[in-house]
Amino acid sequence: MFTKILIANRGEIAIRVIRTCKEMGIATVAVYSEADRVARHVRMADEAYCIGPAPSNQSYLQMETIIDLCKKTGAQAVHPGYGFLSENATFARRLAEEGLVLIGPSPEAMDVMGSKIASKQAVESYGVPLVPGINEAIVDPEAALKVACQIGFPVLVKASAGGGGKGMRVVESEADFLSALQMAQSEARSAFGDDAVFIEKYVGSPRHIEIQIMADQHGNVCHLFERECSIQRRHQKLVEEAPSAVLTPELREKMGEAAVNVAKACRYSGAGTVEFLLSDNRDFYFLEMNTRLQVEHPVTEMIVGLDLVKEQIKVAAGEPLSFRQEDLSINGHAIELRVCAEDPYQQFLPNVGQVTTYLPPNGPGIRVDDCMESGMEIPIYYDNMLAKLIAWAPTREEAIERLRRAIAEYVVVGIETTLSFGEFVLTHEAFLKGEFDTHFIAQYFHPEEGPESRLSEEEKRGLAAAAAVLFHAQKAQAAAPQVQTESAWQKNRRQLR
Ligand code: MV4
Repeated sequence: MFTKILIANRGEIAIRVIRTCKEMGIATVAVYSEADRVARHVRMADEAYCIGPAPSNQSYLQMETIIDLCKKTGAQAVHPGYGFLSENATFARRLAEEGLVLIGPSPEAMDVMGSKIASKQAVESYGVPLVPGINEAIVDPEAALKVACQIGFPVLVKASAGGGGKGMRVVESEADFLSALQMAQSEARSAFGDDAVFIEKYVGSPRHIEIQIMADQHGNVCHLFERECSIQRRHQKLVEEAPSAVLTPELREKMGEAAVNVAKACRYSGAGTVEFLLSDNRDFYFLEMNTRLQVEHPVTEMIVGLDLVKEQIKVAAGEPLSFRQEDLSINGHAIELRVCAEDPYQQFLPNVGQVTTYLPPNGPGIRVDDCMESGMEIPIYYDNMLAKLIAWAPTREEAIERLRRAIAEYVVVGIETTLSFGEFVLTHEAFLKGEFDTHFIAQYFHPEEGPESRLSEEEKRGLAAAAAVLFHAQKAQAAAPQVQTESAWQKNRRQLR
C-alpha cells in the first residue's frame, strides 16, 4: 500500500480525499495556488506546497510541477479528484513514465472514452444499447443527410471530442441539416481542435441516469447501482439521487450489466461512471463514460455503505476488489444538493464575494462535503461549488424531508447560493412524485415570472391581521433580552413556491 499520496486538486474534493487517506494511515501532500493559501485542504494535509499563481493553467494544471513535487516529497501516487487533470491521458502517461501511480484508469481507457465516436465503437460489440445513428465521423454531408432521413428528424449532431453538452446541435428538419452540420463542424474545430461530428436520433424527454462502476486490475468489474441526475442547468447537475425513483429491479440489472460491459470494453480499472439516457418509454442508451470519481459519488456511498475513495486507492495499489456483485445491495435513499455560489433568481448567475457567516447543517442522516469557513472569499478562478449537502434516510420521502430540514438549517451569509433552488425542487410536486426529466428547470423553474399566484382579498386581510399581531408581540418583547435566531440570518433568502 502507498505510504504517501499527493492530491492534485483543491476545494471540497481535496478535503474528501485527505479524509480517507487519514483513515487508511496514508500521509498526504496538498498542492495549492496563490489564491488558495488559506484554504482548508492546505491545512488538513500533512504537507502542502504552493505550485503557482491563481489561474489553474499556471497551477493546478501544471503536470511537470506536480510530478517534480511527487519526487521531492516521496509521494508514490496521485489522486486527481475531478476536473483539472483527472481525465488527462497525457498526465496519466507522464506519471507512468516516472514510476508514479495515477489513482484512476489507464491512459488507454481515457483515450477511448474521451472520444464519443471511439467509445461507441468500442462498446458496440459488447451488446451495449446505443442511440440509433452513425458511429463514425461524417465525411460526406450528402450521405449523412440520407442517414438522417432514415433515422428520422429531429436528429442531434454531436462533436466527437465534445462533452457536457458542448458541440451539440438539434436539427429539426431536412432543410436545416446541411447548414447545421457545417456550423457544428466549425464549432467543434475551434472548440476542440477536432472537427469530427456524428449524428444520433434525438431522444426528446430523457432522464439522465448514470451507473457507478468499480473495477480492479485483475478483470473484476462491479456496478454500484444508479444515480438519477436529470436536474441540471447548462449541463451542470444540481440535484442527484440514488436510487432513481423510476428504475425497476429488472431495468436496474440490465443497465448495471450494460455499464459493466462498457468498463470491460475498455479494460477499465478504478471508479468510473457510465452515463445513459433513459427515454420516456424506458429504453436506455449509452451516452459516454466518465473516467474519474464524480462530484455526486456520495449518494452512491450512502446507499451501498462503501468509501469509493478507499476502493480507488486499493485498486490503484493492485489489490483486487473486496466485494462481488452479489455482495452489494441498496440500503435506503440518498439525495445531494450542490451548493454553488450563484443566484438561481438571476439565471444562475455566478456570484463572487465574501461568505461572512457560514454554518453548515448537521444531525441524523446529513453529510456535508465542503471547504468553506466564515470570512472566506470565493476565488473567481475556479468552479463555484462551495459544498455538497447530502441527506440519507430509509425511504425517498424521508430523505426529502431531511434534506429540506438541512437546507433550512444551512446558513450562508454574504452571497447567493443554490440552497434556495434546492428548496424549490424539494417542494415541487413533480420532484416529489419522481416524475421529471432533463427539462425540469426549463419546464418548472420560472422565478422571473414572480410569485405563482396573486393574493386574494381574503389573504391580504389575513396577512394584515398577522402583521398587527407580530407588531404588538415585538413591542412587548422589546424590553426582554433577545436571542437572535438563525433564521434571522436567513431572512434574506428569497422564498419562492
Ligand atoms: C442526447 C440527448 C438527446 N438525444 N443525445 C447532453 C450532454 C451529453 N452528455 C449528451 N447530452 C444529450 N444527449 C441524444 N441522442 C440529450 C442530451 C441532453 C442531456 C443529457 C443528459 C442530461 C441533461 C441533458 C440536457 C440537455 C440535453
